[in-house]
Amino acid sequence: MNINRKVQTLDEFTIQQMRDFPAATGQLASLFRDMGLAAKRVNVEVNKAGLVDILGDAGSVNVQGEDVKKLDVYANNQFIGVLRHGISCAGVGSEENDDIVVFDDEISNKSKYVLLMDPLDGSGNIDVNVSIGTIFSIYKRVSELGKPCTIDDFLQPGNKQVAAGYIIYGSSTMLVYATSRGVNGFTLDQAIGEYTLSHPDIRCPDSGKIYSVNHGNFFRYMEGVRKYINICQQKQKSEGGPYTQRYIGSMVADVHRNLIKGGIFMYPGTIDKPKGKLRLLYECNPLAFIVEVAGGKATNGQQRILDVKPTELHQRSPLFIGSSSMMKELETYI
Ligand code: P6P
Repeated sequence: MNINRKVQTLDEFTIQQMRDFPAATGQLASLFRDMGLAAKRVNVEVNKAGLVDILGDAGSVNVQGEDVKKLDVYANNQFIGVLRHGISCAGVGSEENDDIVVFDDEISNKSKYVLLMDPLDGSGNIDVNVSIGTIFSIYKRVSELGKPCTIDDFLQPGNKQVAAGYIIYGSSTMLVYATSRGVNGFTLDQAIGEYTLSHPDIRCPDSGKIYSVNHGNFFRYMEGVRKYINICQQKQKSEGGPYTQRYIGSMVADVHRNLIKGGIFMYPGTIDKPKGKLRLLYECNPLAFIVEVAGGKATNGQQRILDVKPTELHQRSPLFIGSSSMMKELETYI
């Protein structure tokens, strides 16, 4: 009987990576396993969101002043619950928590890593069945091992990330993560409940024909951004066009599509909100890390996103991210 051993599961893949690094302690592999497990539980609820009373508001408002959907709360609790009982994470910074969550116990205090996350990004789309996602970012602690983690572990620039990833709950459920060695995508095989390597060594095409931006804010963008958007709208075949505009209001889905097909995603600042809407630590940095490892670029309009020194857990940042040559053309306008 021919057993298909070609398709690697997430665990097999991360263990294989460990074999290549004998000094590895297995904590990072265990962290990916923890995220994958919690995401399977979130996926079950996302898939039946239309059937049970898990839609609608949880009746509370999060630190961002946004109505918290029940699924947001459920997802946040699932990820924090699994990480707290793991062996790899000393604490979590989450969009759903005002302050860092410190897992102050003997094992967690010895853990090497901390994790930042948006447990369910795009939650406004939950009720209309549009793809949503989890975004996470992993740092090595700078605080003393054996003691509780501190805010300094979380306020590191994005260029210090050890790994970053997202889970997209869409037509299929995929976990994509990057380390400095590459970006790999794993599709959840519901039949065996395992993530299987479906997109090895993802590379962001150097160029593309997709630009993603909310045109509703057009007249509130800075002049350079408006000029670039006009350029996108006028691209001729001879210039690699015509471009198409794709924006579904769920960043993980928009960035994932552009990562695979080539393209540029923009969430610029506006006259009334110059820092834009997106969060630096658990939205911009992880996606910037992934796209850069895949060969793309990401800036805040002034500098490389990964070089920004954070000052607050929930600080916002404008974001321009995508194919290298498209980003270079954008930079000539902003
Ligand atoms: P707007 C979802 O709430 C989110 O944070 C991102 O996933 C998405 O790209 C963006 O906001 C959409 O925001 O202002 O265009 O509706």
